[in-house]
Amino acid sequence: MRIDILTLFPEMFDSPFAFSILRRARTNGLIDIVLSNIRDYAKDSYKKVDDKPYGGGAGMVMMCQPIFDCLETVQKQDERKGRLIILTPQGKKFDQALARDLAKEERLIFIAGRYEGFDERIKTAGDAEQISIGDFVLSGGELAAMVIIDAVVRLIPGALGDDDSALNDSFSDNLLEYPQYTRPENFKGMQVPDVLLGGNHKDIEKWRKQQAIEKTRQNRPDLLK
Ligand code: 9D3
Repeated sequence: MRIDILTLFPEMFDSPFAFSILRRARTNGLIDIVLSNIRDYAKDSYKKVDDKPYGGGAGMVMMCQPIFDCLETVQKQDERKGRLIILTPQGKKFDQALARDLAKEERLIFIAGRYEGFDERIKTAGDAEQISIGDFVLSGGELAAMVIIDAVVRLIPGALGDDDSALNDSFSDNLLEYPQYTRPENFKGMQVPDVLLGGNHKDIEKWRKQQAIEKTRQNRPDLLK
């Protein structure tokens, strides 16, 4: 999968992609991440990429020209069309189902914005999809892009190593995960539940299911509906 990221802060992406699953996916050639700095496409000597909103109001808006030129350049670099994703607070809310859908693509192009948002024509040109990662305010789209890319890449066949498990991932059965323990049996007076030490697999399975339902009822009752 080729992943293009159009951003004013390409350096922000260095560390999330330098570890663990994402790092291995890159060195394996499973994914090819291409970062483009939108400011490189600014035309004036100030490298201007934002401007005042028509009609007035606070803040600045990302201009069309640098983003359209940047997009045109990266689209020409590869014949795969891919899906164009603009990170915006107004977008469709990201979830595991959308992650699974995006993981099937051979190319994803992300546009991360700063300031108060994008000129509307950036959102409506082409067939861009807008995605949000949740109902809270970030300082820009970069962290949202990183969250989405992390969730998507680990679903690409071959991305997970032997020590990483996909089967047991939360949300595959719409319940939160059951509690897990490892050695020692007693840590500072906190005991591992007896059922897990007994080795009765039927009982363990029953306990885990009941615990998963209880954790979900406590923290995420919305998932049980
Ligand atoms: C006052 C109106 N604000 C919209 C809610 C302005 C605004 C705030 C923050 C405009 C852009 C941003 C920066 N956020 C993102 O670019 C963003 C985001 C987010 O803030 N929350 C969740 N998902 C995302 S995806 C991109």
